[in-house]
Amino acid sequence: MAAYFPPMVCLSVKRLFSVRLNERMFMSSLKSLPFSDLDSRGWILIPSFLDGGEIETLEKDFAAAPLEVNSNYSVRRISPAGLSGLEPRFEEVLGEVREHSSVRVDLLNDGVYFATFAEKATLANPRGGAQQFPWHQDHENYWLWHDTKNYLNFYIPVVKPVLEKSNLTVVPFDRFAARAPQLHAKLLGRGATRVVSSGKKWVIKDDDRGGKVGTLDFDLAEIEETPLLHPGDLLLMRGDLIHRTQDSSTRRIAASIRYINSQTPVPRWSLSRGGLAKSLMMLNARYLFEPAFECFEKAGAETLPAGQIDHYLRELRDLRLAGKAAANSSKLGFLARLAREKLRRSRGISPSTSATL
Ligand SMILES: O=C(O)CCC(=O)C(=O)O
Ligand SMILES: [Fe+2]
Repeated sequence: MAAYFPPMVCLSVKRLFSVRLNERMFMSSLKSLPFSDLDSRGWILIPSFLDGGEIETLEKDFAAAPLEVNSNYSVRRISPAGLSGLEPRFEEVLGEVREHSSVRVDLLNDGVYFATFAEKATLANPRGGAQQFPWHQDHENYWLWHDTKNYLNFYIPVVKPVLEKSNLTVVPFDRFAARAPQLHAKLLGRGATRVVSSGKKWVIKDDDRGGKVGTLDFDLAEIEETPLLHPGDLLLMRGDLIHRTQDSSTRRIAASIRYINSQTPVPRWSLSRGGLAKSLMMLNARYLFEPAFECFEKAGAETLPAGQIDHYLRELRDLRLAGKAAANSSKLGFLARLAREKLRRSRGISPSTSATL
């Protein structure tokens, strides 16, 4: 016998059925995707990951999000509600990642919105206007989390007017390894690099230690790939993949959600060592690095699991959101902190004596 539902109930039951059906269809289509590409190519495309409602929620979240106090580039942070609402969806993907690749991540760390327009003047964009990131491996996450192999960027366009434009262009591992095997091996698990042209060559700058990682005698354009993304498509990338903004000719907004491995041991020296470029970028993002140093100091530790640092940063983020902690620290205070940490490292001072420095 067919059950009778009043019209309203009937509608929501139908909706529930169709959501469940879509979920089941999505889960089974996930199974057909080549997740092992995360090992061999560094990325994978998951079409139609978010539905219209989820995209709209993120669009509204972007509009309500304040600008970060980050002077390296213009970026907004995804709200805690925006992130936790999507967490179960990310978990579906992570099940496949675990089963079919060697990448191990287990903790939703953070999420931001990248737009092709800068909303303020920054280091990358002193004049504001269009915002476009040249070839790089990410910087801040390498310094904070150290292991970029076990690190995933869930990159999802939210506003994307033209399919062929303003995507993310990537250098697949296999194509890079075929042309520059030694440099490929050097860059695996790493970050904080930029690839810049120098005459007919391309230099891979090392923004962690200063200097260069190496030189390429070919243009990355010869081996690059640009997956064409619709709003809601998911480009899943390892943290050590070289990538750039395709172009900033359209107004595109993308969510970029980051997962880390909570067990990764993070050495204190990975924050404090390095050259001028690193110090400047850390200064510009001191709202992130000052508390990371604090976390080590309070724990009196030389190494901490990534999960413990994440927990510390998360608590502070909540306090900041509630207006109960300052959004940033002073420039001078941070420079003094960095100098102390560098001195401490160069002297190999033990945690117990460092408090007096
Ligand atoms: O959205 C962009 O164009 C750049 C994004 C990016 O570099 C990243 O997600 O790490
Ligand atoms: Fe990036």
